[in-house]
Amino acid sequence: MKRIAIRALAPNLSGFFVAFAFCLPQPSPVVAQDQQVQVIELTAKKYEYSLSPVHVKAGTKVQLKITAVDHDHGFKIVTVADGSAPNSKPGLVLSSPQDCVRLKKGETTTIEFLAQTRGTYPFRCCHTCGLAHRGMKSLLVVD
Ligand SMILES: [Cu+2]
Repeated sequence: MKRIAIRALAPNLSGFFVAFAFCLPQPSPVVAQDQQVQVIELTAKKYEYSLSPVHVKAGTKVQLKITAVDHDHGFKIVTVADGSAPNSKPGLVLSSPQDCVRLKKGETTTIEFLAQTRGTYPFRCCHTCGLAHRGMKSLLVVD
């Protein structure tokens, strides 16, 4: 008789603990850490990025590993999707936000962000690298 009583109680108890865990305050970055990380490797050289566009999945954390092969370059991305309403929230959340990420020649630089909102995000070189520097652009598409 006793065993049956315990068995009947066990599911209720686990339900209680699950409910309790959901009630605990969760700092928002934890959500991102639990998600899968998409690693994408590309190169930067005069005057192009090797991928154009770069496709990533919405809701994932992304690591862009960019190797500058021939010269110092830069990486600057628009964090609000193309065509968004004015004052829209950024659809890309960079782990360490900075205006222009320097890509040093011969080195691989990792840029990490959360791809929150579907859309197209232009990025470009932000370190003067030569005559056609201004045309060194690509797109990130969050599908
Ligand atoms: Cu450049």
